Amino acid sequence: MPLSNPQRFNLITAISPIIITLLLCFTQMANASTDHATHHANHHANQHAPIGVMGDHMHKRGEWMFSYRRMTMTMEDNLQRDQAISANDILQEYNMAPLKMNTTMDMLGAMYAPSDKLTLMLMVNYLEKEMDSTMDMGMGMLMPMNTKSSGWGDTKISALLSLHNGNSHGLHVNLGASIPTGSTTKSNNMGKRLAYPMQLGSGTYDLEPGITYNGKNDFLKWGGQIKGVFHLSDNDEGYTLGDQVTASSWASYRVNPWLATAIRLTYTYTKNIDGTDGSIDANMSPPARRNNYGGDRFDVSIGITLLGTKPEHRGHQIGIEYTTTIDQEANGIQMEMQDMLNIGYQYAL
Ligand SMILES: [Cu+2]
Repeated sequence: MPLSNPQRFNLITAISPIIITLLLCFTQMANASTDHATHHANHHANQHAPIGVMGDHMHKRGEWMFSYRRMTMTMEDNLQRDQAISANDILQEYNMAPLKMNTTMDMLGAMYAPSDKLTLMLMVNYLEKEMDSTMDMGMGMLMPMNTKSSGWGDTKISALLSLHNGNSHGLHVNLGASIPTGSTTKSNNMGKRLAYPMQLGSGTYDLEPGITYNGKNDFLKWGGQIKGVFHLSDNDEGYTLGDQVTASSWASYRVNPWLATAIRLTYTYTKNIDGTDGSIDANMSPPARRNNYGGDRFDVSIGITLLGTKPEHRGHQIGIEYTTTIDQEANGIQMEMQDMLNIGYQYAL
């Protein structure tokens, strides 16, 4: 997909920490003491990437990992491209203007490594979405509206294949797929089909390929991931959600054996919806119109990881990551991303 100049700039900024750390690393590799330091670091419990990153790490042969994650996302107010647009202006063209949207996603994951070179992953998730809007009743009368949808989302399966697994650097490819177990036909209590972002799944089989790099030394871990979501067909409602590419990079610092802090930059590019769902009333509100979807976004996250260090706590870790959007350019009119909170618990055995 062709990228404009600001998009290219954001993409490069998002992966710049990896480039810098890689350069630092190559200079450091000339130093023989690194090997000793890395060996020492390996005695610590294995610390993962920030909890919001999926498919960041592989497992050793025979290892299992189970995880539970909860993501909450808040959107508020509206943007037209990158400018704020008021609810009043939206109501000139639509019956309703969204004010706030909350999404909660509970994710259960399992990982298993049949060999050192291959890790398999399965993830199911349950979604709860809620949108507050204001509706134009005519003659200057506004009425608050609240719509909700909840249920299982799409199921993700993937295989992580190791390309390189050294003491300081690791590289793997993510071969992911998404199975359309999430609903695309959620309606409100009057039986009207809800707008695209209130639906729970894509309705299509999707390919989710990616490549992930991890590096580490005694106290620092860093990494980067580029991942795509490619929808393979139209869904039963007659549309295809926009394909997506995400580039992220992170660095984390091991404060002590049980605590690590991290920072992450993420750039996300999403295309428009292709086709329309004829059951969604396109005059209802901006999210009900197919061209008000996608765009690009630049996020920054800070996180902590707590690691079990006692023998009986080994393999347990808890991750918390807070993400805020620092730049967003929406296609058409969309709600403005505010922030996300990811909390997760992982247990490897
Ligand atoms: Cu794992």
